[in-house]
Amino acid sequence: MPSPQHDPPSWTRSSVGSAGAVEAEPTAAQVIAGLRATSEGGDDLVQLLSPEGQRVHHPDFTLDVGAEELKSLYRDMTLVRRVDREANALQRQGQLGIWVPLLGQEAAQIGAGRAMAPQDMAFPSYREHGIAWCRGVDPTELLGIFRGTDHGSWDPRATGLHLYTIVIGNQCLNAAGYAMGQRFEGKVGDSATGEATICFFGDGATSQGDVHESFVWAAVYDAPVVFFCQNNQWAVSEPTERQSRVPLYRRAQGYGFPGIRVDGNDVLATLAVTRWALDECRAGNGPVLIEAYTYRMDAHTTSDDATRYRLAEELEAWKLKDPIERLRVHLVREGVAEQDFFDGVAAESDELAARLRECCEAMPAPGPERIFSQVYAEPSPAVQAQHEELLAYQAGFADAGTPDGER
Ligand SMILES: Cc1ncc(C[n+]2csc(CCOP(=O)(O)OP(=O)(O)O)c2C)c(N)n1
Ligand SMILES: [Mg+2]
Repeated sequence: MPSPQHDPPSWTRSSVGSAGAVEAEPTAAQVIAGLRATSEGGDDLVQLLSPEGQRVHHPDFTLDVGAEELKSLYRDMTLVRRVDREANALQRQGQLGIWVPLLGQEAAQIGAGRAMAPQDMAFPSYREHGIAWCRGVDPTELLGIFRGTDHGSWDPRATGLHLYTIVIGNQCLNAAGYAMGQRFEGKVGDSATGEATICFFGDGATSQGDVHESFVWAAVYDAPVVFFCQNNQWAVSEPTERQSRVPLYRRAQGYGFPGIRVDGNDVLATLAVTRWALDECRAGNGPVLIEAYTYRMDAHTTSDDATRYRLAEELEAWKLKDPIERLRVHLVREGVAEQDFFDGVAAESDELAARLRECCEAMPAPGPERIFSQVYAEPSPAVQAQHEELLAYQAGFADAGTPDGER
């Protein structure tokens, strides 16, 4: 029985060697084919601002946005990019152990973060510095994690932002459970006053069992959760081709909830689509999957060298879709902002970078008691014994008198 629609497209066969074994390293052609395959359905991409900075009409998503809001979106994206670049430099100078760049994903994150209402809850992975910014977390708190002085210092209840999660996809289960709780407690039913959850994860995470399970649970309990996938085209060195044979947003159909692909380098489209999705969830019509189609313009982390596995031309092509430049051109083209506005944001950005550097260098190293003090809420004999063992071990060194907090 012929079933041509269900056969994999011909290019997928080229990724299988003659012996039938999948080749370890995708060729350049395969990577490009993969990008093409997972971008099928390009017509479904919601865009409100073209890469040339022109407003685009969309039949389903309109956004009534005034001059001040446009300028503040530009300001947020620019400041967050500066936080990112400064932190990257701090890592290179030995002040941070590692940094996870968000370069290129500013529109996806500021658009989504600004769509949230104060009562909503976000579950991030480890790259969500723009979401943290929108939830009012001071960027110095992010530096603490990557300097190793704490495990996340903000209050998730006060900020509506859970702590960063390194285990890929795990936060989706937490988010689904939290959203089920919102539903059980009767906090959904009104798009303005209800509560919703939004969960951030990557294209690579979509291959994790945790993500599948969270989709199932959220679907069957109508949980008010927006699954926000930033498809930045790469999971460390693995292209999206290695995660899916269909565009990621289409997976939602199999679980029975809406999936929508938005131009993640377009802050206006991301804001409009995420607002809609969160409103749906607060009203009780969740869950919703959003795939924000974007690009990771820097390496996976500062421990990674992206030139080892991806083509320079690919990056050059995405630079033309830079999310901040796109909005800047729009502001200039429409006469919304003059040079003094851009100069002001640049000056603010310099001040922020200087403050970050100063705070980072002044962060005290935690003493050895710190790793034991936050394991359990109540004292534990086992943890106490380990603490004493460490203290005894340290006391065996000649410079044992070095006070805690000194490196
Ligand atoms: C369960 C688990 N497996 C593997 C890793 C190692 N790892 C760290 S980041 C990453 C890739 C994630 O890619 P993606 O979901 O696309 O997110 P991105 O880093 O691109 O934002 C992997 C495999 C991990 N942290 N957790
Ligand atoms: Mg990715």
